[in-house]
Amino acid sequence: MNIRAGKFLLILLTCSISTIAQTNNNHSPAPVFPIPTKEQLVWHEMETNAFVHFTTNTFTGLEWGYGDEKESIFNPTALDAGQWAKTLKETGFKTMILTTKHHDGFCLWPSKYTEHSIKNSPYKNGKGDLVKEAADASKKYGLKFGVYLSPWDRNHPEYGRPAYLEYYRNQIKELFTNYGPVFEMWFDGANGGDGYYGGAREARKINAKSYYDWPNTLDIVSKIQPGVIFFSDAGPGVRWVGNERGLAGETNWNTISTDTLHAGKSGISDILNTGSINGNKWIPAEVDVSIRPGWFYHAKEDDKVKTPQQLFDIYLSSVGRGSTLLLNIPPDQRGLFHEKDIESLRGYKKLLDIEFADNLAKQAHVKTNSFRVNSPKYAGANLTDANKETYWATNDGQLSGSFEVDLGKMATVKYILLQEYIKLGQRVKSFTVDVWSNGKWAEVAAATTIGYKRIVKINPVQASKIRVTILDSKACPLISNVEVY
Ligand code: FUL
Repeated sequence: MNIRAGKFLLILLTCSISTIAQTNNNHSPAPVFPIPTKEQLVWHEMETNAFVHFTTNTFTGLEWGYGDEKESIFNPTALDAGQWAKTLKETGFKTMILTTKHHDGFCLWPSKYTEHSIKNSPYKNGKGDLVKEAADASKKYGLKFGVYLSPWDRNHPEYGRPAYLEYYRNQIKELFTNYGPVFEMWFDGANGGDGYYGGAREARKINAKSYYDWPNTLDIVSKIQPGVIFFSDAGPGVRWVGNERGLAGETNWNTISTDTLHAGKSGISDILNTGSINGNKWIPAEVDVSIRPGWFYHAKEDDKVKTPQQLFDIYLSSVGRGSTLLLNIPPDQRGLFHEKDIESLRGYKKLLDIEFADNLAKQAHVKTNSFRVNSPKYAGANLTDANKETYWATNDGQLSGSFEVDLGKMATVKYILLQEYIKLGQRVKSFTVDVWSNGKWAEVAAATTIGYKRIVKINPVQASKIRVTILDSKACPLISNVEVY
């Protein structure tokens, strides 16, 4: 062997020894795939989002406009998108998603591709642009902005034919080019049926799976604004939760296999609600629900606005089950959130502040039955350090484990909040919660998945310690946070 070859071998040897050493010292748990993208992680952390449904329906009393509404009926008299954004900000929402075009086809921006828009309405004498107003107001109040662009268009003469797809894509280009950053694009599964269709007044059927050529259509968006999250029944960014009542599944996997799913397919609500444990894609559920019975404002529903307690319960059954909430607040004919809705939102925020005011586990001492390779990097202290990047973990292959949170005093306990370190995948399949009270442990809850966040509500109980037992997990559990209220 010559000197050069010997040196090369030495370098190779040193490299491989240091790689082995690194693996041994590091001991990081391997990811359980699929895992979220960085945009999905940001989306998880937003937790509460707001929907704003507004169009000709607000003035006709309909929920699904037929598409033959005259532009002249769209006439909000005191519109203030700043009032929407300010209210949302004050009541804890992180985003605003606007219906830029609902099924009636009326556009809230002066699209150059149709006459059926705000430009032919009396609003600001045809000079108004509500997408701009809503985007600007969101920016002003620090909310992310999203758009709903209904694929189904009951106004457009070409709906159901290839020319409509070009129209839809042109509108996408307008929306994603002219209004600053858009974090989420929302489109639903209501597709085809009867409508005005430029005067044809007939029923049109489409093939929901192929008509919109979604992969290429969404690619247009991603090319203009990379990282936009796409909501539809089956993703690809986030999925529908399978109902409009505010209920994520008690078992809620962020994973699902889309091979047999597509937007508009019927009979998939159950699987969308729970996800599937062995799903091959990370597509978490978003819980869309309206503060009123309808998605649009109707004066006759003024006494049916959800109460603060109902909204709080919805928070528990959405955010508290590892999903994000998308709550719709529809402006009225003035173009303002109605007083009743605002009152309810404020009451809901107050409830959140009261119920989650005092985290009894803050900096509390945590005892675990074991932790990964006995390294402090994976110890119980990580559960209460308020650092989302640290976590308690067990050894590889150890699919169960428990930890005890010492509250240091007797206190009334109502909620236990848990979070998995989902950057490395969702793992926990089942767990129980016990409380230490009257000198013994008593089980107060048994549940399944945790995911990004799980809030377990229990009957209020006096306790000085809480014990969480992970019974089963897809791989070693990684828990990053526990809070007790
Ligand atoms: C559904 C639509 O048909 C409703 O009108 C509403 O917009 C809801 C959020 O999505 O699919």
